[in-house]
Amino acid sequence: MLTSMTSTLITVAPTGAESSKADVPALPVTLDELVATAGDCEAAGASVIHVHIRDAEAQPTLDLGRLKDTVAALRESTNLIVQLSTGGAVTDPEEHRLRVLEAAPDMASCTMGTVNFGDDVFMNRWEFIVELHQRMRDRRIVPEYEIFDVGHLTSLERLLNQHGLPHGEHVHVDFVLGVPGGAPGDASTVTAFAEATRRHLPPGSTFSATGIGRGTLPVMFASLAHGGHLRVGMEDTVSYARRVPVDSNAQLVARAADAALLAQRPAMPVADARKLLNITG
Ligand code: KMH
Ligand code: ZN
Repeated sequence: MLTSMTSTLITVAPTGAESSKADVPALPVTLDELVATAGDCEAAGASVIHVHIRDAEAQPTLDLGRLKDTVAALRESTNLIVQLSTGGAVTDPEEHRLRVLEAAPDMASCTMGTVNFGDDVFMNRWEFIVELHQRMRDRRIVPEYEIFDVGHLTSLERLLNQHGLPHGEHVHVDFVLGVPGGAPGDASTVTAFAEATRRHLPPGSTFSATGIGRGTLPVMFASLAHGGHLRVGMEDTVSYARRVPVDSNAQLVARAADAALLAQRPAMPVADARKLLNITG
């Protein structure tokens, strides 16, 4: 039985491109560390892994060989749905971000607009978004549309109207809240974005939400209250509580799974997540 209406899809974003290993020693940056984290997070209740990788110096990279090895290793050792980031780091050129798709993940992220990103700019031109959307459909990769601000939802409405539904025909978005320069990481923003999702996206569209830093818990609770899903992980949160560093990604997944259970929407099994997102491969 598909339990998607009553259960909670938990995505783990274990690494990101912004934190350094020197500042955050628990950050998984090698393939072995990533694979170990992925297994622990699957056991704790995650069904999707949103992946950024690092090079031999632990710097963010979009190296295609490493991405292919990462997809293969995660498939070999877990049953998780593998979602590669096409956002990369703010410095990554568009052609490298598009090339990520050649690693043939189950899913890939697609950010729906440009946003100030701390002191930087996370650039996502309209033509680039359209190209990413079309190449994902050609390669039968299911997108997760990343929403940093409310206009990104109306841009997605325009994208779907002009260029059609994604591969799998299910629309799933992720609200990334609390980036300095984007929408705030608080409960009222989740409420507004959930409402905008219902008004602007096709019926049956689903959303997850993540709050950066201290927005983590308010966003988690608000998303559960609105029937949304969850993303957690050290890409977004490196403090478990005030002055308490996160031990591991699995610690964050376990807390999300506990919250989901308390909300009477327990963590979604991977098989149900595949059905919800229409991942057939
Ligand atoms: N690292 C950010 C610049 C994504 O993964 O698609 C972009 C990001 C979004 O994390
Ligand atoms: Zn990311």
